[in-house]
Amino acid sequence: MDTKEIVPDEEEFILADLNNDDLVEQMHEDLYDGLREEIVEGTSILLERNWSADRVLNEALVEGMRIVGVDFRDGILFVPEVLLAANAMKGGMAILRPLLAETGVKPIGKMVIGTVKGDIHDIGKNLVGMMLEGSGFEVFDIGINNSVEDYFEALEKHRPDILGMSALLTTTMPYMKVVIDEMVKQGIRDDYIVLVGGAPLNEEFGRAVGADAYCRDAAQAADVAPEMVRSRRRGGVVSA
Ligand code: B1M
Repeated sequence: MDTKEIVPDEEEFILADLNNDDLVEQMHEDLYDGLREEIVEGTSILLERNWSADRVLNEALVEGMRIVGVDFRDGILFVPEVLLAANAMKGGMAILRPLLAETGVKPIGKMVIGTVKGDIHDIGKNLVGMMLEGSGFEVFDIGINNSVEDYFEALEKHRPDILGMSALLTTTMPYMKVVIDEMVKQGIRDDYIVLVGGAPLNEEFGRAVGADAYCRDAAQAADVAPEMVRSRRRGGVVSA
């Protein structure tokens, strides 16, 4: 019988054998390569080593995605590869979700959150939703590519304390103003706290579109949201 030696294409790692620094670095590479199973495994290993969900999220996943973003911007990675990376990240986030959420104690309020029309980025929005759940909010995630009508329908249906809008593109972020202007026109703007976020936004933009607050990341949203709801219920001025 003809026997051939099977030579693996690449050196194979046993993730559990790596120390923390090497494992995190390997996870950045695995995220880059869109290897969902490895990301799921790496996430579990770090948690078993008593890393907090928050630390795994930020140091292993979000940092890995930042590297992906740089090469996407520079034309080294393309949409299919970034989709694979996003899919791998979601595998890790699925494990972290309940852990991030269980830090919350009692329900504080309700939030409707969605990405604006023309924009299909949802990883950051999903994180904000998770962290808000962790802060004790009931979160209604209406997904991506939301028109004014979609937001209004959700507001009508869920009667939340907060409307959250996310945008990752400079071309879609102005749509937040379209939604807020329509809320003003319909006389419902003051019925809700409006939070906005997304990588291309900043505080000035948040003010310019008439939002109550801009949040730079999910952790800040989880801090700001409960405080704003409490303040509003006390009859105070809503501000971040
Ligand atoms: Co897109 N993409 N993408 N993309 N993508 C960016 C955003 C980009 C910066 C990449 C780059 O050029 N460096 C660039 C935008 C440039 C610009 O507008 N100036 C870009 C582009 C150009 C595009 C396309 C146009 C590419 C093309 O087709 N030629 C296209 C647009 C599609 C569309 O939306 N119509 C596109 C497509 C895609 C994929 C589908 C391949 C994929 C999305 C997959 C998915 O989301 N399911 C994708 C990805 C993954 C990215 C990058 C690489 C990563 C985004 C991400 O998930 N970051 C991104 C580059 C980058 O940002 N580094 C890029 C991780 C996430 C945790 O961070 O989303 O910022 P982020 O969320 C943070 C905060 O911003 C904040 O909290 C989050 C967590 O802390 N936050 C909020 C977000 N929403 C919030 C709401 C809040 C509060 C805080 O309150 C309500």
